[in-house]
Amino acid sequence: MSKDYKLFIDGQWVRAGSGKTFESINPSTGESNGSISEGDKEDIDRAVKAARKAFESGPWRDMAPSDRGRLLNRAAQKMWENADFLAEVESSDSGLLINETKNIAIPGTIDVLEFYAGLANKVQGDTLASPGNRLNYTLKEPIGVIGAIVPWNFPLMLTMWKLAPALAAGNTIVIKPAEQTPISILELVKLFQEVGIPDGVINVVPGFGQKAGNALASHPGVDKIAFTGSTKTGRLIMQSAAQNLKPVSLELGGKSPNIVFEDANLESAVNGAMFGIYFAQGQVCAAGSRLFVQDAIYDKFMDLFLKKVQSLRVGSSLDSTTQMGPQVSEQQLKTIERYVAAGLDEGASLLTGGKRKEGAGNGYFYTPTIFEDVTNQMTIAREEIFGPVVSVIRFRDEEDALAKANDTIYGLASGVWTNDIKRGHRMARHLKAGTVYINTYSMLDSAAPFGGTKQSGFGRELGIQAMDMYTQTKHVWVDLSEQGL
Ligand code: TXE
Repeated sequence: MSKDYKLFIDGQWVRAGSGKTFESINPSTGESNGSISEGDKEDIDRAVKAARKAFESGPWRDMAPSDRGRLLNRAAQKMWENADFLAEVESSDSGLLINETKNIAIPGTIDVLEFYAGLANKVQGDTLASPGNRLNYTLKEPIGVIGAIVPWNFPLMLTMWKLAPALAAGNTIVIKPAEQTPISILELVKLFQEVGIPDGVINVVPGFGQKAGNALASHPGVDKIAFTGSTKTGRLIMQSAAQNLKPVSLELGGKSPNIVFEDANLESAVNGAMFGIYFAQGQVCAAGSRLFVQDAIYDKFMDLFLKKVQSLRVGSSLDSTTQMGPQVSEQQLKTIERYVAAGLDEGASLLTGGKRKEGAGNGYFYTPTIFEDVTNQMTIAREEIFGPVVSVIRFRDEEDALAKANDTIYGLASGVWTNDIKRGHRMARHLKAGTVYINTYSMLDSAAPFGGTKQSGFGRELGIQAMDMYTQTKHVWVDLSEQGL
């Protein structure tokens, strides 16, 4: 049933100043999930002012850290109680499979919140080595107002990666959800509101990137911007933030190599290759979209891979028997079509897929696609497609695999399939990526830092490390001598 959603500013549900609304579409059906108030510059300004007031007046920042952690844990508890509902909302809005939201995305998101709730009272500075008549120490303080701009592929999870550490450290936040998927985030803040997070600490302003997103990134009242999205938009955000010299963290695109050596366990490597590219329909920043297969096992591997890929059931995200859901939007489908055409033009061989799924109503369904005879120079091996399209590239030996894998502007993730422990670790040293998976792929852990190198961005989300992105260090120098200066 379609609902109306407003903006959430200063603890109130309010209409956008312009009175405009937009529809959030269910990608499995092409129908509206809800009508959303469309925030723009003026609404972002209201939200930033509310977040500033909440930060400076201190009900959150000055709360005992243990109490802050306790409130966040209560919000996590609320999320567990509403986990099935959140999974359904997330699946209808984003097209993620219901099995995946229920078993992976929602539990994983709550785990992140619990992880940072536990860190709220473990923020600590240092006492520095100093002469006896001097005391030097550091305070780790919250930064202030955080602007979070999030994408549509894992709306709740990628919001939580920012929201949880920001709040645990005592900051306040303004969240700009992606225009395709605002609903789960609006439902999430209702739960935070119910447990008594003070007004103005969390604000959510749905809207479009060039208006609301740009207004947030360039607002002088925002102290830090945290962004997940495309490399192109990341560049614009950095330029906007530069106007006010605000720090940014950017988690951007990728063209991650997934490398299968001849000594790998074949069955697991095939499963890993499938999960690497077809999980979430390939709409994963860390997707293993370049699949490198060693010459010696190429035919055997490809036979099994093709068989399994052709048996994938594509369908509605809310059907629990579906194995691959819809792309998020018609626009994403068109992007995929453009890349598939480029692959064919440039001489890659289409092994399977390469078209929309027929008879799928108004949903945005594409068939799982494999290109082989791909060279690393082709567009489909260089640019992020963000769809269920894998480019298979052959390699000779370890040196060849490394050279090809690292020959990309991106550096987010990478996978290595081998039973040779030394080779696995050697590859991990030399692959230029923020994460290396050995004999697995696309796994996440709240304690494990995640982020990119090269044009995949910078900064690390998750892990204890992320707390550094939401705190700043103050140095205090105390002269203890009787005579003073
Ligand atoms: O992303 P955008 P889009 C990649 C993927 C995909 C492509 C395009 O390759 O095909 O990006 O997707 C907001 N100032 N990824 O266009 O534009 C926007 O409203 C401020 C990879 O949807 O990056 C949304 O909230 N904000 C990725 C967010 O940025 C702006 C996940 C992401 O949108 C803005 C998503 C602007 N000028 C897409 N323009 C990943 N790393 O996981 C847009 N936005």
